[in-house]
Amino acid sequence: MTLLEGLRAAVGVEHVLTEADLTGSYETDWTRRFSGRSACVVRPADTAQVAEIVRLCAEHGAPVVLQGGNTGLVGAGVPAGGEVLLSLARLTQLDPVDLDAGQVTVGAGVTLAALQAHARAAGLDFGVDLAARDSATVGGLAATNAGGIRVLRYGSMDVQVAGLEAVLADGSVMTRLTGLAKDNTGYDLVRLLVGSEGTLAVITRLRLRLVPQLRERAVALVAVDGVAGALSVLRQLKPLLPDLSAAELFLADGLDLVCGKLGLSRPFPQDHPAYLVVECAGPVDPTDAMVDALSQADGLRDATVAKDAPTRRALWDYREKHTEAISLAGVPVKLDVCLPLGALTEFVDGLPGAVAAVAPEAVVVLFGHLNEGNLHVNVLGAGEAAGAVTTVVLERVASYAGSISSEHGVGRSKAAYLGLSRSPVEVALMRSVKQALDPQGLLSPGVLLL
Ligand code: 2HG
Ligand code: ZN
Repeated sequence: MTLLEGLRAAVGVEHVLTEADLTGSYETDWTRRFSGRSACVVRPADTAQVAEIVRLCAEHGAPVVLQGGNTGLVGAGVPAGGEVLLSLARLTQLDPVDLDAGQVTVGAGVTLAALQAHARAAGLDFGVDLAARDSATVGGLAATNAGGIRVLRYGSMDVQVAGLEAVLADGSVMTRLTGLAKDNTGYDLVRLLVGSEGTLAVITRLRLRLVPQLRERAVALVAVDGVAGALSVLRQLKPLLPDLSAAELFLADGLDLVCGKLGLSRPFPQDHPAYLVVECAGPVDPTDAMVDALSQADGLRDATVAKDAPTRRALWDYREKHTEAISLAGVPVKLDVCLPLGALTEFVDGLPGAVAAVAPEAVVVLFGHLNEGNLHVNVLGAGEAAGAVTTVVLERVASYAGSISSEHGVGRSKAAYLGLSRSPVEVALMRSVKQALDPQGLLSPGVLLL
């Protein structure tokens, strides 16, 4: 039996796609920067089908690339050329919420929005949230250890994952879904797979921790004089606002782009160098506390506090629409980096000059998750200098002891730069882990480890 025949037998003919008009949307990533033809797209419905697909690929020595909602930004979810593209999007099982444990077991293909709705219907919520919530799947979020806009309060995906089920490279299945609160029985194999970017195993189900649903929210947009000003305001607000759940940064040119491309009205009568979206959430309305805290803080050039849900959405849009507005302007070089907070201002101040030295025409748009020092460096118009821009930015990050990937992963786009954030000893150890779990090197070749 050929591989294609085996795959058809495993999942049904209609779930093995080979025609370019059917496979096309799976083969190009969201940014349009990464693209490659697959041998075929396979769409299993459950763990048993995934196991059979992976077993067949191992038998035929066929490389596999894994994809959830195809919202990844580092090229990890699309083929380089010729791989079997394994889409986990049909693994959409939602088990009932376990109210005693405050946990739920879900399929890897469940979207973040569907998980949030499911948890909220049971009076709970999910701790991770991000702009791609309608398409991003929880399997992909776990595979990349995604962060998003509420890391300040709840941490990244690694904190939410209490257990998982995964198909290993030979087709065997590891099921660890009990979600026990305390379990010291050796190596943490669940945590090993979180953030492994599809290079070690195929995550098929997840046991996720849920958080209390906080129905009362307050959102403010604050104008400040720059990154140092934003950090100072955040430092002052934190002790005053125990309900703080987000602190998101963007700059004047990002606001111009969002308003220009998407027709949003400007938030303040005057322009300012930098802006901070802050959100509090709690069981009682945090609006008064937010207003009080803002009135006590120094360094505000202007501020507005939303009075109702549509206005809260509108203030969030200035920040959350950055990715869309940038994509409307062109295909950017996307660099998701993390800096020690003490180095953030100097890093940002020097960045335009450093980029201009290798790409004089390029435009840098910066925004991100301020509390974590996580900046999204988007460079438009780099053209032929895209590689040089990547090198100059990531070397600059490394020179400040930052990380070249904060929450999007290393993927294909930064695999050649891993040594900037990981020592030779660590990279060698990562290679041994990869060799142990995927000796044929069939899972996501070219992703993370070259
Ligand atoms: C966000 O924080 C996402 O909005 C996307 O991580 C970042 O588009 C980007 O660079
Ligand atoms: Zn982000």
